[in-house]
Amino acid sequence: MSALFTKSPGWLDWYRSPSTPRFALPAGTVDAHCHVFGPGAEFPFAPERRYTPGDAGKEELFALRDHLGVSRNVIVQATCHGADNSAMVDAVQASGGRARGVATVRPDVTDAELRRLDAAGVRGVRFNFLKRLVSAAPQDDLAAIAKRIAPLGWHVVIYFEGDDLEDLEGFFGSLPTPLVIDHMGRPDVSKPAAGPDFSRFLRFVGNNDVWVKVSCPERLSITGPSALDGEQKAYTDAVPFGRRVIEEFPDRVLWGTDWPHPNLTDHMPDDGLLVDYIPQVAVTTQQQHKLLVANPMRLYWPGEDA
Ligand code: 0GY
Repeated sequence: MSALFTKSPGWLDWYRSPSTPRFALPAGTVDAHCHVFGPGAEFPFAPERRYTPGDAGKEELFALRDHLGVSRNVIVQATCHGADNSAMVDAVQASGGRARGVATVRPDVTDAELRRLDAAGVRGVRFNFLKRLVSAAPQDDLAAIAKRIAPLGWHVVIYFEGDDLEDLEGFFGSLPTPLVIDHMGRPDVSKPAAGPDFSRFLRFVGNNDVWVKVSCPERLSITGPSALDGEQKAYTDAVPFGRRVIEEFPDRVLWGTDWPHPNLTDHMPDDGLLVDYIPQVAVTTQQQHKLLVANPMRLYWPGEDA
């Protein structure tokens, strides 16, 4: 914890001693959604941030990577760092080629800065539509950014709530890059996965150049974790949603831990349990390999062997 910053009230610290997963991740697994926070003394949090996290730096991320049996990370810029990508870029550069980054940029970003980020290992920008995380998401600005990054071969990562898809899908469909959707578009898991809302989401996925992160069961779940036993039953209410996306779009799904799990105040997941959750949604070896290795390698390390 940095002396400069005080964590937001109720902020839960991540699991310092995650369990050792029982599910052995395939060689070359990519954690395609994680963050670094600070440390604040070295990489100050942004003045416009909506929360102040505890420090969670690159050394801790790399230690978790090795503990879980992950090979590579995609480090996604979190809103607490605003458009100052220094902490994320520092972590990507320190990874020795084992991490890529997703940045936040403002419309006035220079071409030289985009080139610098690209050389550092950034492959996308993130547009965040959650009102509790950002004060505004002006579509003209975002469209201008997407146009600027398209020639670099980057994509746009979008984070929105399930209920907002209807209003946003026209805008999303107009963007000139591939899209990567965080946390399955945050469905309401108290509704059926086969129901109209999630079907609408999957139609959107099917009709566009879209990848989906099958991530954050802990954020979506209402039933919460139960210790995994022989029947494997953690976060069961999120399972049908993950399964449906993977079954329908096996070549366009990604997985990530979301470490260090910002803004969780009731329940902090055991990252080992999050790994053990994977075979509940990706039920065959082939699905698991696509989700964890082949798909993220194609998007973030094209042409490289896992
Ligand atoms: C996530 C989820 C959250 C936060 C952020 O950038 C962020 O601050 O993404 C959230 O609060 O739901 O993906 O880490």
